Amino acid sequence: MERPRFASDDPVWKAVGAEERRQEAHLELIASENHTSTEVLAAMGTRLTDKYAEGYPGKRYYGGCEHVDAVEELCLARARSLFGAEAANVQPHSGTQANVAALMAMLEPKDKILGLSLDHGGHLSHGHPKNFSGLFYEIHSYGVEKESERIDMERVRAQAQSVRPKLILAGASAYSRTLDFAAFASIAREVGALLLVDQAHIAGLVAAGVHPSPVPHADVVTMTTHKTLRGPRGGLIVCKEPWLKKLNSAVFPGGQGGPFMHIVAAKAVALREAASKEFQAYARAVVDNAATLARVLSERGLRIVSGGTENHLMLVDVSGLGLTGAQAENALGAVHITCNKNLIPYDPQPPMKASGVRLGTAAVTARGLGHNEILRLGAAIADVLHAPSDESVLRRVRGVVAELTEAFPIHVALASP
Ligand code: DSN
Repeated sequence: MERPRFASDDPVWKAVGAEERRQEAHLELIASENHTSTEVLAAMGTRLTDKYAEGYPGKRYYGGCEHVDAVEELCLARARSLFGAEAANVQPHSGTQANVAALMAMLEPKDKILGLSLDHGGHLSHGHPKNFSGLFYEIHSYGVEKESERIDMERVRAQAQSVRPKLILAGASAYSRTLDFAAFASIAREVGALLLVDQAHIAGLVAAGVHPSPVPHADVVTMTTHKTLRGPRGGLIVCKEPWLKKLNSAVFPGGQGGPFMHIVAAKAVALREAASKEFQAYARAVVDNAATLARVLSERGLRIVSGGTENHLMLVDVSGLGLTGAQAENALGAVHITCNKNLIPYDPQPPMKASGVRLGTAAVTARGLGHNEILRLGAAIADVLHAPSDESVLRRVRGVVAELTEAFPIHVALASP
C-alpha cells in the first residue's frame, strides 16, 4: 500500500516494507491469521490513537470524547447486531485480555474451570500453568478421544459431574470439528456451572452463519477480531445483559486502562464488513477451501487429524512421513508457504518439535484463492512434504507459489469485502 514518505531511511520502515513484501509473496496458512481490508487497515492508522478515553461512552474520565464515544457506540451496536447478542464490550486489547475480563467477572480466584486441554487444541488463556488462568484458577481439562480425535460430549458430561466446575470453557485453537454449544450448555446447567465460550478462531464463521453460534447458549462469549473475522488485532466480548456491568468493570479498570480507540474504530469497520453478503460468501469459501485442502492432502497419503475438517483449519499429522512438525513447517517455509508446527492429540513429541502442522484457509481465501487454486496448493504441499530435501521439487513449488501470489495480490483483493 502507498504510504507517505517520512524518515524513509529509518530501518523500521525498511522492516515494515519487507514484511509487506513477505506477505505478498508468501501464502499464509497460519490458521489464526488473516489479511484485513484496506478500510480496516486505514482505520487503525487514524488520529484516534492519540485519544485517551478511559471509561465507557457517556462516562469517561477525560474531556473531548464525543467523537470516540460515537465510534464506540457504533462498534457496540454492530457487535450486538452481528452476533445477535444482548450486550457487548469492544475494548479488550486481545483475546487473552477478553478472557482475563470474563474470568474475573465470572469467578473468584481458585474456582474450578473445566476447559479443553492445551495438548488437544485448547488456548493458552484457558489454563496454561504460566498464564493468569492457570495461576489463579484450579484447571481441569477434557480432551479428544484417542480413536476419533473428537470431543465426546458424554465424556465431558461425566467429567463435569465428577469435577463440579464453577465454569465450563468451550473453544479451541486447533480443533477442526464443529463445537456442540447446546450440549456444553446442557452439561453446564446440569452441574450448576457457568458457560464461557471462546470463539476466537471461528468468530467470522459464526458471524456468517457457517458455524453454529454459541451466543444463545453461553453466559459470555469472548473472541479475537483478527482471525476469521478479518478485523484488527484485538478482542471483543458479547454476553447476556446481566453480565455486562461486571464485565465492563473487569475490562476497565479490572484488566486494562485506556481503550485503543483507533482499534475500536477498525473493529467497527470490520463488523460492518462482516455483516455483508460478500463476507458470508467469503466465510463459506473459507470452509469449502479447507475441506478441499484436507481432501487433496488425504488423497496424497497425509493423515488429517480426526479425518477431516468442518471449519477453517486442519491438523496434518506428518509423523508418518518421518518428519516432525517443526521440520514440516521449515520445509513449507522454504517454498514460501507459511504455517505453524502444532501438537496433535496424544503427541509423543514436545511442543517445539510436535508431530503436526496446523493449516488454515482464512488468509488465502481473503486474497482470493478458490477451488482450483487450493487444488494446486494442496498438491504443492504434498509434493514438499513427501520430498522435503529435493531441490528440484522445492524450486518447482516455489514457482507455483509465485504464480498464485502474483495472480492474487493482497491489497487488490482486499479493497473491502
Ligand atoms: N495464538 C492463537 C492461535 O494461533 O491460535 C491462539 O489464539
